[in-house]
Amino acid sequence: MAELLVPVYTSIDQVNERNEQTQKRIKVAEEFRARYGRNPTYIARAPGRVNLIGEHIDYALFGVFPAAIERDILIALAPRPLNDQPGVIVANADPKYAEQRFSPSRAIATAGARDQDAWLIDINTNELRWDSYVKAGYYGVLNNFFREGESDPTPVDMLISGTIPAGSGLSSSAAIVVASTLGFLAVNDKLNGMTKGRLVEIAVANEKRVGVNSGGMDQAASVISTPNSALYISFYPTLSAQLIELPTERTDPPAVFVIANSLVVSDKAVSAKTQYNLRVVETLVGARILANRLGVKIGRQEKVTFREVLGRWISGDERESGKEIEMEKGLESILEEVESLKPPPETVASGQLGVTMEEMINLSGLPQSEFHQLYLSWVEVEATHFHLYNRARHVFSEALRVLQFRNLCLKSQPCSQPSSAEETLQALGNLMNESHRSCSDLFDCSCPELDELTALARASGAYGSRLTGAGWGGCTVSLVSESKVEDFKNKLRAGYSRYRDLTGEKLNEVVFATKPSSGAFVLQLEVLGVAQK
Ligand code: NG1
Repeated sequence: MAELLVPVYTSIDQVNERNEQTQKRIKVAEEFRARYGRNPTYIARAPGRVNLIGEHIDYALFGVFPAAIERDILIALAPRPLNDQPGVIVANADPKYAEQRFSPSRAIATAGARDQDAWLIDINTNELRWDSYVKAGYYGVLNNFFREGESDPTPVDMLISGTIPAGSGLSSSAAIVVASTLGFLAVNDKLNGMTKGRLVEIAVANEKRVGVNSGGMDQAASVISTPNSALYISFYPTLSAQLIELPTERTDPPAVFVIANSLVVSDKAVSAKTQYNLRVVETLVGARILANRLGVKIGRQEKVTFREVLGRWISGDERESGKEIEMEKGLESILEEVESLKPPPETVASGQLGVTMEEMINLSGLPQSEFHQLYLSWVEVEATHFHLYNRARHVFSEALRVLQFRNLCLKSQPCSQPSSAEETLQALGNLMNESHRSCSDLFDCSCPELDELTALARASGAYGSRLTGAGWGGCTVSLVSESKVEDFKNKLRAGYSRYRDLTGEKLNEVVFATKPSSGAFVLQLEVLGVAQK
């Protein structure tokens, strides 16, 4: 899937989507025309995603199981003449966000500096700003495609419109970065031969500009998805994606995934040093210490991941490529070995399962300066204790649940008996419940509202329910029989205090069923001479 070209459509009819989505596309072109007095030449579209299972394990290089959702980001854009004022004007269709203007500048080359960026854009990483993600998308396009000596990029007018709630774990940030990257590529005529895999790589690197050291799940799901299937995305040894049909569509009655927003906004970029980035560091250091304990060879300067430690441990080979057949058994066995990361009994007795920075450095076997260089020089983190043992237990057990979830989907046959279909849904739901418990108890990425909402979902008839995305707020995803969705929504509304005053459209905004949608694409309007009507 990653080798396929990013789709470029020249007519809305080629877009295999629902009417509602098509309508929205027309609206954004009209709004662009009203604002800028001419037609857009392209619309770049990137969907959000819901992660069905596999949380916080993409940056440990274990496979995850997301699906694109129908909600998306659309960016309509058109070039201005090269002799016009340089840079980008980007407006937001939501009137609460003011228009932004920015102009990247060519960097002054420093003698002897390696891997220096050719372009600079000022991105504010201290607050959550939608335009930072637009800029992040532009960054990679400039630095990959407009190197020294090449012509300057075209000035651009843009209008962005989105239906993915921000800070909700549905990857609105990745969708903006992907749509922005695609839009800038298109308008500068750089889309030729662009594969989905390459676009994912660029978008992942771009998102790091906003200060989050993310794994690649969101960008891969936003780019590679196709309707009706979830994706099993693996990152090791390289990014690859397998489309997996969900048995939920084949059961009688069918089941759907229902997203419910806790309405707790989690600002991943701003809280990165005590949450997301801290987890990235804890899992990386945990992997080094586990490797030491298991006698697995790693390079002194190597930031090895849990996935690599597992692979080398199973195969006894320093450069193994990890055969999947052995993965499940390997994960079960390594979960026993993880006990060796448990802090000494006296600290455990005092309720402290974490280690201090000093203890962590000692355990790593590296001198302090090398430790800092390897694990802390590229990221800011803040904690009194680092919970390596619990993080490792979450990562390996979650990786195992993803494989079990995938196996259940692959094994369920279109002609399954109703009783076995029901068993499959129950088994999928149980894995989702265990995943939530692990996120909450071991990875500490839940919050009271998410715990409450998932418990309420289970009590309201869901087969299973869990937080989705980074957590600490944002959305839950629940597996619910399609015939029970309305009743389920009503029960959530009655039971979750933040929903009590919501009815009609307002309630549909925060609790909604979703089916896997298509991935990112570009609609090229200039071919037809006019924007689509
Ligand atoms: P959200 O915050 O839901 O977009 C983040 C990361 C993912 C993954 C999940 C946790 C980014 C862009 N995304 O997702 O890569 O690590 O958390 O599973 O940072």
